[in-house]
Amino acid sequence: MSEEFSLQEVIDSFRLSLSDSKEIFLDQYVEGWRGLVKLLNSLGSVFGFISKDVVNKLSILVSLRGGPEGAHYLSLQSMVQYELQSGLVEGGDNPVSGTRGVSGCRTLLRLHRALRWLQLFLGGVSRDEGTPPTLCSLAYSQSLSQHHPWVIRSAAGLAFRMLPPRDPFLRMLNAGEPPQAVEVLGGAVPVLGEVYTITEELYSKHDLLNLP
Ligand code: 1PZ
Repeated sequence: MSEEFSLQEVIDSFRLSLSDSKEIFLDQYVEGWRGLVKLLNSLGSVFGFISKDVVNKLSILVSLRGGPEGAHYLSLQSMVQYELQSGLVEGGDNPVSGTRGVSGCRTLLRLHRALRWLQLFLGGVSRDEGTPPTLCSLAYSQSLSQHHPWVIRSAAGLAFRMLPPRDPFLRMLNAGEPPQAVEVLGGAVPVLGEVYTITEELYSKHDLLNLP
């Protein structure tokens, strides 16, 4: 994978994360997020606090996956099953992270909520419903913001205003000229939506949507 953000790479990772039986593989899910971190980083240092949080969450998931119980972290489904069975979901003494309160399930839940934001935001951009800063804050108020305290909401609000206008933003996606990038975006949104919906149903079924 190159250092430069590529929308297509992100779509491919999320698409590859989906198995035929609609399991979601963690490695590819993390890979998709790693791609998104590149976009965040290319947006400038005001987005650094967001990117830092994502990187931190990815490294928790990667260490669980690479740890002694890593086989249980093959997919989101197997992770949920394992952490539920072992009483780790609420963040018991995790053998890998060594910290209380840091389960794979709660960590991934934060990324999952952010995926909803991303789906709304990119959908709005692809349909040209407004400028990136406007669409970003609209999507945020419709999703993630309800899970964030005031101090984060205001920092996020400041960062959103630094987003570039539509065409420069589309060029940053590295998916060709704006009209072509819009087409690629249009293809990305349903993939993100499918990953989001499967995760949402999995978490909802096991009553995990409010993990602290
Ligand atoms: C294109 C511009 C990017 C805008 C991103 C919109 C989301 C703003 C979220 C700002 C929050 C970041 C600071 C860290 C917050 C954490 O407290 C929370 C909860 O985690 P906990 O404290 O419970 O461990 N973290 C999150 O909610 C995860 C936020 C991830 C944001 C991902 C943005 C993805 C960007 C994709 C690329 C454009």
